[in-house]
Amino acid sequence: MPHKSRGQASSMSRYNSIVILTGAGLSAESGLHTFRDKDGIWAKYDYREVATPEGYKRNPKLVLQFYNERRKQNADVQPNAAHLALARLEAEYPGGVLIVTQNIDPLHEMAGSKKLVHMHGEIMKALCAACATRHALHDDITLKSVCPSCGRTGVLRPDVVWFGELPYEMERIYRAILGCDLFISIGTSGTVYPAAGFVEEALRVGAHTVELNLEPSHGISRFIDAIHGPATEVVPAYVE
Ligand code: BJW
Repeated sequence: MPHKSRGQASSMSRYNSIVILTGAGLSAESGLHTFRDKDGIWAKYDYREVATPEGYKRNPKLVLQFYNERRKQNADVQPNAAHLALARLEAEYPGGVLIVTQNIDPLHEMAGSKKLVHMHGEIMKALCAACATRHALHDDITLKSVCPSCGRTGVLRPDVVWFGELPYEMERIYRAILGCDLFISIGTSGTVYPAAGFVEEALRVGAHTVELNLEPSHGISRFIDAIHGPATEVVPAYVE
């Protein structure tokens, strides 16, 4: 049973504009690992080696292998009840709903979500370091991969945002947060900025703020309401 630690699930109909921030915990019940849980990705890999531009420069082969393997895991997963509930919310809600995901997996779009920002990129795409175009990926990226746009060899990298890089679509995200009256954070530990700071911005404009997570996150004190439990239980229960 989901545990309501504070407040009550409010009736959604009173809000005009909703921003939903999602993180790795949302996809955990689809079979994808989170980062900072006990069996998380950072327990097996040093983030400095695989998720920074410096690590990539030092050992591009290792980083490409890390993401090629994770891409294969992502190809076999399905959206869960929480992704599906969020897609239904967007389709049926009379107000605006924007999902801002930190996840690089394709599960929101597979569930049917349309208004979606992948602020940390997409694992199913490659980014050309030379001409900055982004391409759907059908094969592994190797050091010999050729960019379909500029034709150069060895310039493709995973289209993911590493530590020290600027996340995607920050202007659109802040505009949406500054205009929202409900901010919901789902399945994220609240440790990685700038996403971890979004709740402050939402509070600043008077929005109601809600955390739906397995356990209290680092940012818990900044949420007006919190419901703790597995995403497949607490998300459908809150949004439907
Ligand atoms: C469940 C569940 C279930 C489990 N149901 N819940 C201060 C201010 C600003 C920036 C910094 C700062 N200090 C340092 C920085 C820089 C840095 C940063 O934040 N470092 C921190 C570690 C301190 N940030 C950056 O470098 C970012 N860029 C940047 O700041 O640019 C400058 C700038 C930006 C904007 C304006 C101005 C300047 C870039 C960050 C890039 C992060 N990249 C990664 C890797 C992506 C590729 C990949 O996947 O490999 O993104 S790191 C990793 O962490 C990944 C995630 O998206 C991100 C967040 O993780 P998430 O989703 O929260 O997962 P977990 O594992 O941490 O938490 C899971 C949660 O789910 C837990 O709470 C569980 O309990 C819960 N859960 N099962 C519900 N079934």
